[in-house]
Amino acid sequence: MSDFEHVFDTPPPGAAADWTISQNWRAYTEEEHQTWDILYARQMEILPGRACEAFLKGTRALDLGGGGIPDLSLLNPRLKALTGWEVVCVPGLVPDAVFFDHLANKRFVSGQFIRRRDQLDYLQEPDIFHDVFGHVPMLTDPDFADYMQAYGRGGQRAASLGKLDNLARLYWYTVEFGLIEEAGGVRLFGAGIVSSATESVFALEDPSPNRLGFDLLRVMRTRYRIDDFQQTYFVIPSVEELKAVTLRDFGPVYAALDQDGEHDPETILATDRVFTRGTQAYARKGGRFAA
Ligand code: HBI
Ligand code: FE
Repeated sequence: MSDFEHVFDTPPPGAAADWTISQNWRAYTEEEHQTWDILYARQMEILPGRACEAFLKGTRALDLGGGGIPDLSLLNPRLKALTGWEVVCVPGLVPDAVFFDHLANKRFVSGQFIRRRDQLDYLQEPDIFHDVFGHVPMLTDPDFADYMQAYGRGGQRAASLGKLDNLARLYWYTVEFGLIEEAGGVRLFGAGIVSSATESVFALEDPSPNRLGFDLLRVMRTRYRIDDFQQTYFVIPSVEELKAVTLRDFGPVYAALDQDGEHDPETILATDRVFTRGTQAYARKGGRFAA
């Protein structure tokens, strides 16, 4: 984790016991507000027709555009009225247990800082643009909000059963990098995709990655890459369906995982529902935004 600047073992000075800090909205500089506006305008050029309806509806309901970095004291009442969730600021990545406890209590944690101008296209740590623009619109969807709360509740249990890596894959391939089937075709909903200009196009249109139907056990067995575009994206049939398959007891799911091995990120199985059989050309060229 040494390449993360905003990572700590204990709440840093100024943070509360639950790791939250004040957004201190007045302290953002004009340049930082402009960074938000640039990123927002760029995504809103790309996302209509690509992002799912729930995400686009969420951005409208929360009025995220044009006024610089959102002031959470204004955003939270709108979000709370829709699903009971709120956004709280943290200094950076927080320990898993802290993260789960916030989710279980309908609090989504956001980095307080925004990326620098030389990091507009890529940074590995979650900043406020990724967290608020990427994640929070979907939290206006009641089914998605329930799914996130269930993830928080399930986190501690997964950790105690030694299944946290498996549960984290579910989060990765849905909350961060999920695709969804809609009437008009496959659309984006994962926050890691919709907050990235390049991945918003790659995930949906590039011939390189596989696009496979979501299957809970299959996803939990599949390793992922944290530092590059995904080699496989999974397509959920609907948020309701995702919620339905994940709101049950994961005890039997975890037991089933022990019966079989893991899959590499690019593997396609005979049992997969294949939307796209990827060429993997991008990954073979070495990835990390290879031309
Ligand atoms: N902390 N701030 C922050 N944001 C995250 O997305 C996050 C985190 N800590 C742990 C974590 N995510 C994941 O590793 C868990 O889903 C397992
Ligand atoms: Fe994220």
